Amino acid sequence: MDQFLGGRPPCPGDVNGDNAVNFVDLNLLLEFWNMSVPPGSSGDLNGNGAVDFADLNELLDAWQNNC
Ligand SMILES: [Ca+2]
Ligand SMILES: [Ca+2]
Repeated sequence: MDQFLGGRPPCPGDVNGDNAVNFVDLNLLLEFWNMSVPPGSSGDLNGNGAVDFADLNELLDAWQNNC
């Protein structure tokens, strides 16, 4: 809630910005798994600059959401 340095994503769990949370987003997140990325990009859903289980949990919490 307090760490969206790159701006809050429009849709929780939506990695690619198409307003749906699905396998496309999961694949993107896994592509950057365990990597350091610019905060809020490339699957870093909680904006801490790393792609890990915290981000995966956010994605799964929002699984199949449409925004
Ligand atoms: Ca998406
Ligand atoms: Ca993260």
